Amino acid sequence: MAEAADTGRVTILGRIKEKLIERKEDWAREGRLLTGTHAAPEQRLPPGQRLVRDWPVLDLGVQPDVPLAGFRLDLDGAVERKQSLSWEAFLALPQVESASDIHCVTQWSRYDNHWKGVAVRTLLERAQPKPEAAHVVFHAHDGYTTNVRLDQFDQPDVFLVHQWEGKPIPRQHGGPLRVLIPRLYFWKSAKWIRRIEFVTADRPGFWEVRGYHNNADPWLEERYS
Ligand SMILES: Nc1nc2c(c(=O)[nH]1)N[C@H]1C(S)=C(S)[C@@H](COP(=O)(O)O)O[C@H]1N2
Ligand SMILES: [Mo]
Repeated sequence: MAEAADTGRVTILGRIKEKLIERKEDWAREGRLLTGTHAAPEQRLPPGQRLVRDWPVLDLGVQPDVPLAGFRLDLDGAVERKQSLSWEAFLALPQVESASDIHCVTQWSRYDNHWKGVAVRTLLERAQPKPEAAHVVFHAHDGYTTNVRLDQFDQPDVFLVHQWEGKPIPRQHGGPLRVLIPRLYFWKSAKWIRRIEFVTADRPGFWEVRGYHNNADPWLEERYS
């Protein structure tokens, strides 16, 4: 059942799927889907994964509508120069294309996704994280959060993306803008990104406090903590 709620400029469609969240917490507790094997990064398909051709949608049950007119992306916390970018300002940054694979903790992988967006390193140059900044917390419009170490974020293959296969990323997949960290399980790639917070001490996000692994390397099968 879908329900629309107006939270300022953002419209929320749907309601939080409590049952789905509980089931995934159970899986994490039981270690479901674990094969107990490791793989070298040269091996394209990480252990326990299977290839899909479609692109499954996973969220907490709400898919916020983020109008471009009021769009803001904030970078704040332990940075020298806080940023608050409008959609126009974001698009004025150097735009780059990339291709990468998706690996979801629920065992599906999808090869050769073509993206367009801004390299995270471009944003880091502007925001200038302070020396004590060691972790990053993503805050999304649906209330979702997830965390990575700054050194996992500060990589050449990490982007904030707004196009997939030459078209705007559809709302259900996190449009207008989502994080893309291809070398970690996909739950680290926050959809509907609103704010990137730089922190000195690690702060586990939505799934990380519900039994998911903090580090999330698919080749080490870091599914659950
Ligand atoms: N804002 C937000 N980002 C999110 C999620 C979410 O619920 N909300 N789910 C995560 C999970 S668990 C996965 S697997 C991927 C799914 O992305 P997709 O729906 O585009 O496949 O988004 C991640 N990013
Ligand atoms: Mo996921």
